[in-house]
Amino acid sequence: MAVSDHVDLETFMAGVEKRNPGQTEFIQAVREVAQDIYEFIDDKEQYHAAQILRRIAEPDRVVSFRVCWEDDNHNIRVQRGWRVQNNNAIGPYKGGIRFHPSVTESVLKFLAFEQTFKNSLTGLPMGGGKGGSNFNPRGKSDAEVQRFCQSFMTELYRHIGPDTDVPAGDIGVGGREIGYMFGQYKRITNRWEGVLTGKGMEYGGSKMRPEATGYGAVYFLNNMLTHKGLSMEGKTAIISGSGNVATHAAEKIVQLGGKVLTFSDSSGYIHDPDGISQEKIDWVKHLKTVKRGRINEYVEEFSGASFHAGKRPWEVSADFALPCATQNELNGDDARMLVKNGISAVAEGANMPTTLEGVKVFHDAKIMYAPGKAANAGGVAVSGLEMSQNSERLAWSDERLGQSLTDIMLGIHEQCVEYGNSEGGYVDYVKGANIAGFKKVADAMLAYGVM
Ligand code: NDP
Ligand code: 2IT
Repeated sequence: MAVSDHVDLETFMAGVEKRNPGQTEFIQAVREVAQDIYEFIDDKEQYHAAQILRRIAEPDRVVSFRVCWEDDNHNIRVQRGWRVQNNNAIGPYKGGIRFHPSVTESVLKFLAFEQTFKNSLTGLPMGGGKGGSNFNPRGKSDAEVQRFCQSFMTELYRHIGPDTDVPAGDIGVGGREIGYMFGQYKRITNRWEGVLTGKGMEYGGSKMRPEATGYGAVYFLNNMLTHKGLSMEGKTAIISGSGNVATHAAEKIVQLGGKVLTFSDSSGYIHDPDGISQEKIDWVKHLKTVKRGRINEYVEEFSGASFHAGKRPWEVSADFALPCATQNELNGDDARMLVKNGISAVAEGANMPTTLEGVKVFHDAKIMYAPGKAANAGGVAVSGLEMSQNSERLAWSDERLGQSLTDIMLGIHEQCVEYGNSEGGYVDYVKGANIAGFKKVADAMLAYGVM
């Protein structure tokens, strides 16, 4: 065997930092995974010798392109688009597209890296990718969004395909945007194929896909509770965000007998001490996806609720916290406040919403804490099932998809317990998810040899 480059964690991370200058989100995501993987592979020379972690932390490719479009006032606008294809060892690249002004190459590289482990955990054959643009859909007309999406796909189409790379939605990309992009792909290629997931029900979309991420996150939370002999009934939850993931997480908590107290967006959060009922959730869904309004409008509609401008909901006391908006929205101070207020479990609907310091606070306090790559995997899992349905030219029933989602989330929980169980019965879900997600991808890479 060749002499392996058996460097320690800090030397490895110094290399990551040197090769990715200024890419703070990407470096953060790699560190969070690397600290667990280093422990796991300590006595497994084959992974060191083949440089597996070093290779997973280097995207297969990053495609960057210009996206030009014309706004309603006939100004020519120039945006940047990317597709990060991180790893396709176990299946075609798979992961969402994000349209938000905060999108950078670093953000998409962190998301594609995380997606690689998440997709592995689902048990389905999907590699990891992510794409997006710094385009801001807020305040744009439908016609402007359509022109942007068509221009974006006019470049992206050459890099994707149903057996190559299958994008989906994420922040700022929902049913409307997927429709415009799928239509443009079909028009350019003259092929109707399952190249995107999250499609409309009329044209090859899957039942349960809109609900899957939020529902799955709550199933995962419920699995953690059941593992400890606890239940959701009568408990309170604070949720950040008010988009796809947040509203469907709220819906499932209400169905399981819990009470949801908050929603937020980038302008602040609303607190409804009476609880956000299904009727109120439906109102928020309409506000966000049809009216495209702001969450502060909630307090004009429902008396008893208050709006807290510029703040996040973590100051409200509750049993559970579900960050469902964006990365790094829950820091060390927020985590300490949650612990002080007696939080018992945290399940991440968003990707990497908790900072490394926040994660440490939860672990030190032995809080049940489910990282995004485990808790929010239900969305991409049902995307994987949408790919299966498109391949066999069939549409499965709600019941079948609902059961599959439940089973997949249970399977992810079991893998986390297997690899994350530590002394005293405390489950380190971060470690469990990292190791279980890594092992399958790593073993596939070993099978292929050096490439
Ligand atoms: P949506 O676009 O539907 O909703 C995003 C929500 O988060 C909005 O309420 C938005 O508020 C808020 N938000 C976005 N950026 C920020 C920010 N910088 N600061 C504060 N609030 C912000 O997106 P999704 O619900 O789909 O995605 C939410 C999270 O879940 C993301 O982290 C995404 O990666 C993750 N995720 C999504 C999956 C999916 O299937 N959709 C699957 C797995 C994970 P505003 O309107 O003010 O921008
Ligand atoms: O972060 C994610 O897992 C998603 N945005 C969903 C990806 C997908 O391909 O459904």
